[in-house]
Amino acid sequence: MQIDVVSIFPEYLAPLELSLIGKARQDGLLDLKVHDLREFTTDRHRTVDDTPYGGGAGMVMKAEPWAQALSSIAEAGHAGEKPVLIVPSPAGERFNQALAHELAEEEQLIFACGRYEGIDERVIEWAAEHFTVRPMSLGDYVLNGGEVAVLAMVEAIVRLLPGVVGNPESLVEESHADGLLEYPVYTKPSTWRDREVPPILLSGNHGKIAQWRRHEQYRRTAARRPDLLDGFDATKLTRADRTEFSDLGYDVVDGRLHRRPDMPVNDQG
Ligand code: JA8
Repeated sequence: MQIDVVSIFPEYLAPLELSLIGKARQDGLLDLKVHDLREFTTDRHRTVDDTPYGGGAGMVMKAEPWAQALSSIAEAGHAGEKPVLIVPSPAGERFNQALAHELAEEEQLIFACGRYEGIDERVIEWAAEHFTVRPMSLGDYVLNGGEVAVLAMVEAIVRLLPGVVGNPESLVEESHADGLLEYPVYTKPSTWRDREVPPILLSGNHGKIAQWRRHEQYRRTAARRPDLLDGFDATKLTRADRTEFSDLGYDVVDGRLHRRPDMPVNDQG
């Protein structure tokens, strides 16, 4: 996979040289380049921003340096399908694990890190002729620029590339792989500051352990992220699974979970 990141603060992307991502680069699984937007300016002051038309606070990123940078990167890239251009923005589509899997299938990803009040909208319109443009948000909060969002998205995507994460089982077992939050984990000692590890985990009964972990996932998800249960496939639940969901205030109707009204809120997740 080829990843290009464009930023006026390329040093912010230094963590991409480290650990997991740096290893993927050394192993030849990833070709990652960070580009300084100012290298694509032509004026003496290397200007990347200007005042907004229509007035208002702050500055807007000028169109031409972005067009020059993106054209240069597209020409250097492979001539296959259109590269995907990811534009971090609080106004973007919410990035999630399913999108990370989808983007991990692409040949080339380009990340455009905006700063100030954002990038001149005409860049986004023009880019749609040459790239598959995906404005993306990590969540409902505002950062000073796209760089930190890119660090998170690149890590989420690169660790899914074949050969990057050592044990592929840890990919299927992890949080969100089945649309639920992860179960709690414990390690030695079995008693720590008067707190015991749940005894079922010491029982050696692997069927009971798997069920206990699944039920902990249900409890946590119902307490912390009930929104995730809206899309949960309840067609393959065991009797014990249904009973657990019933205790949490959910009934199964047509293979979907439905929260019973008048049920006290589960805050024990
Ligand atoms: C921002 Br400016 C700017 C550019 C991208 C992003 S992504 C996010 N949450 N905030 C701000």
